[in-house]
Amino acid sequence: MSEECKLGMTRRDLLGTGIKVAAVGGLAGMTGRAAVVGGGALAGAAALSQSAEAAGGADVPPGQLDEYYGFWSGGQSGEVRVLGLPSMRELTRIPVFNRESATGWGLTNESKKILSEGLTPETKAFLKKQGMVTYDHGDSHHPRMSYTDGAYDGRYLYINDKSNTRIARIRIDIMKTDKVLEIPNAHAIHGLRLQRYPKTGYVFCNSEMRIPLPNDGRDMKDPKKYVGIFSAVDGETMKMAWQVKISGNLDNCDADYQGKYAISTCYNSEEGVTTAEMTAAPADHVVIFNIKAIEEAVKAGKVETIAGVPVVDGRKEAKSQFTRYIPIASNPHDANAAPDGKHVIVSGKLSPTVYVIAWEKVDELFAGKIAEKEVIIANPEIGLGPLHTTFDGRGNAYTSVFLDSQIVKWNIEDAIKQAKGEKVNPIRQKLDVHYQVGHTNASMAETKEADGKWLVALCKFSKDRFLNVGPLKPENDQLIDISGDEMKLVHDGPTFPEPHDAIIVHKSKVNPIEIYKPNDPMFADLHALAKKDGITLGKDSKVIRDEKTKQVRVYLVTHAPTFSLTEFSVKQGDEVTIIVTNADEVVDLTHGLTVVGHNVCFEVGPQASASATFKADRPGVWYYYCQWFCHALHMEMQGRMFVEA
Ligand code: RUQ
Ligand code: CUA
Ligand code: CA
Repeated sequence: MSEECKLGMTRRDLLGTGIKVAAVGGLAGMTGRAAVVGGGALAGAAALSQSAEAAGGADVPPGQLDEYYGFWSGGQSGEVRVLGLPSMRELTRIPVFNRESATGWGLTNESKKILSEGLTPETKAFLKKQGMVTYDHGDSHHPRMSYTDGAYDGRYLYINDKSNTRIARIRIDIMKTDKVLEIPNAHAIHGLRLQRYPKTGYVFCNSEMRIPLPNDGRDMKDPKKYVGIFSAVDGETMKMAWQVKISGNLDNCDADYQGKYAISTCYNSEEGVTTAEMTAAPADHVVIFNIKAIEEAVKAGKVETIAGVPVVDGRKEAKSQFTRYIPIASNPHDANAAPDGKHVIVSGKLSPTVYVIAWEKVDELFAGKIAEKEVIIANPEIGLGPLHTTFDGRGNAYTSVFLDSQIVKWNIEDAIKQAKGEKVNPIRQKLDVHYQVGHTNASMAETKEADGKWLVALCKFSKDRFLNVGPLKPENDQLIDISGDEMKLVHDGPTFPEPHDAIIVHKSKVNPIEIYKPNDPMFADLHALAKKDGITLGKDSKVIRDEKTKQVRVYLVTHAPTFSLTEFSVKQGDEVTIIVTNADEVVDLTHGLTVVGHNVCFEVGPQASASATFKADRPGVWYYYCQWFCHALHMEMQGRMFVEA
């Protein structure tokens, strides 16, 4: 038993019988490793510790840290969630495409700027007519961490927004979104994966829908004239690098470990607009993009420029060196590059099989030495509705099978042997999950450091697994121990809609800071504003009013438990900007500013600055207060704004 456990137990024992239940609960939280219950002193504790043991070490005792970070897409909630694994404890949420009440994401001037500056001029104009500066929602699917040489480098996390055709970048050092970019010429960004080598590099994103180009009212009733688009964004500058016109549509994508190719699946080679049309053909395809050929064309200026983006023509009929189309049975879903650097697996969805494609065959294909279908070196039968595949770094693949509600473990080399006619069965195990699994991902599986310890199965339905919460049920994110020969289900994790996808990253790769740097680029605009007003941000408090423009700037500094100004006055009709700097240099000492009745509420972390602007149009006394519990006198951390009629 660990020292903390012993101490905890003793203290609780001293507290008497009423607390015994809590003590048992605490013991149950200890793993098989830690929970050797001395002398059977507590009835029931042994049974509980056994169940913890059965959980295969998934329980992380109170006070202990997890070994992995999980970055979860928040799906329709538009956010990213950060979990600790294997405990599956939710650690934080990162607002991205959504509005967020606690942090003021979408309410502060700084976040509004991030959410709006990357939109196209057309979108900005459209939103302005709605009285908006940006969209209020997003549909995020695929969170991916930046790479250097096929390994996570802990710089950034990228994620798509299908609903408004955007991608976003999160800085891992502060776990905040710092860039949002709308992808021009595209419609509904779905698949998103990153260049792995030499580094990220490109963010590859798929336009799932096909549209007329430009989409300005022309050709609306003529879907044959619509265009599909594949995009590469420069992940460093978050500006468009180039685009490729393609035949069909694009679903998911991935990239190799050598920086040569990206690959996207297509379920609508029919170029239809109804379900019947999109499932009519017996086969669809995957497109493989030749990055070097595209870069050369862009460099040589052999491109069309559409909405400011260099675009090359990779459609089938163009017969270019930019793309190759590999036939795949009807409506495939994901393409997942194996950590061996040699293979990429395409999941069949409507076909009960997966396709093993060899990257070295792709070299031969572009060199004109082999035919398209020869890049497929195996096609094992997996189960009904294969969607996504992940890996353990030991040669095994794990495919989520939606209709059968299973994770199917199979061996890549055995599948290849079987395809060559050898009598081997590549299937290792089929494990039931609950229910209708979508994405699955294993620890570090999308890197050359795949370590085969944990796997998550993101189930779309939870049915009977949890207490009934009404018609809108949670999803069920299940944790599976894959470290041994057999997969073991160890945890059910209910989640709010709808984590489409997740990655599991070893904690050694993720190193956020504890306290903001006061000169962080996030606060650059505020430093500049303060300088113009002749003061130093974070040192001086001041109220500045311009009689002509009726603009007021209020600079507040916080020191727990006070605001530097406990009152200020403005005139009815003024446009007021309140700028708050948190001068406390203490870990976890976050303050906030809420102005009652004015739609102003935001978080200010230690050494951070943030601002919000509003029209003061309600004469009277309006309190502002710190909404973040920061001190024993946190309730008293308040002040008054006088709005003079
Ligand atoms: S897709 S359930 Cu949005 Cu990632 Cu496959
Ligand atoms: Cu500052 Cu509560
Ligand atoms: Ca199809």
